[in-house]
Amino acid sequence: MSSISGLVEDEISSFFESSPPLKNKEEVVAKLNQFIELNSSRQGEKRRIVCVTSGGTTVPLEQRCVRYIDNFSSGNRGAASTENFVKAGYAVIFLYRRGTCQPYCRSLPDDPFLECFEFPDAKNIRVRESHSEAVKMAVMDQQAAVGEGRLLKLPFSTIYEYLQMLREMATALKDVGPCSMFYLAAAVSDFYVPWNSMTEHKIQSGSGPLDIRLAQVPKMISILRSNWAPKAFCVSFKLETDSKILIEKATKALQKYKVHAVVANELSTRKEEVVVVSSSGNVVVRRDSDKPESIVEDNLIRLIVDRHSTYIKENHT
Ligand code: PAZ
Repeated sequence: MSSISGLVEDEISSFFESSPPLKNKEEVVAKLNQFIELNSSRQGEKRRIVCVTSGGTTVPLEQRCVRYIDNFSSGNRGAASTENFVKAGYAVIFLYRRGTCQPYCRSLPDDPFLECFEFPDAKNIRVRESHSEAVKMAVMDQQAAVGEGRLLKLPFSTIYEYLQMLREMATALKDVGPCSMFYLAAAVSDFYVPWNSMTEHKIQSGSGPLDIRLAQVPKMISILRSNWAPKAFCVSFKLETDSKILIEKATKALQKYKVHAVVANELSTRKEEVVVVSSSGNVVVRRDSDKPESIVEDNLIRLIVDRHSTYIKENHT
């Protein structure tokens, strides 16, 4: 378990104290507790629970937000990983950025949703023949996962919402101990405009060029590891565009935050390969290039699940 300095703890506290409160906090906490309760009390079996974070956080520039800073993340990694975790028997809390890629939707056609349907007559609506298989599979898989109580989806948009929800989630999962996992694939903003120094109304363009000072977002992984959910298995991600510094940065993150693995990926090749950096060495994970349907998450989640199993065996009391 890692310990954090008083300074970092102060920065984290002041981030939360100055954040606009989560609007639907009670509802989020109730859903989380119900989901965890359901999956922790299966007869004879304690289901593993993973929190998958997905997509990018926004940084509002005005309190009544008109403009915000965003990032590239599509949510594809988180959605594909979620499907694989469900397949591996996990219950998944999918903390995702509104509007980004959803589990079971990857195989749907790119056409706008409404173009998947047709009207044979005024009373009926049906899925177009060309899309029927993909739509059927997506609906069945999604409804099975939700119906069996194995998928809970919680949306966020801003950095404020994301970090407050992550804290709620980690606190709620604390008692699940080693059977819980954090798989932190979201692209979280490193910089933000503190709420109390943010203008309330829309920034006016009449006063010329805009200077904005961005503060650094405190790194929450340290407090997640030390206080919020110290017994959970924790996998973080490191993205770089310069492959020369990627592994070095991932190794530093592994040591600094004392997570169990860091998945290192480079922007342009992230769908082809990742490197899992951990204390037992670095493993390159690729998609099976001879199988067109194969995605890197198939092999990645197999490896992560394996590591989690070992962790549970070593830490179960
Ligand atoms: O969301 P996506 O599939 O487009 O990309 C996935 C990813 C690159 C955001 C993820 O694999 C990742 O590295 N997340 C952490 C990014 C970081 O803050 O370093």
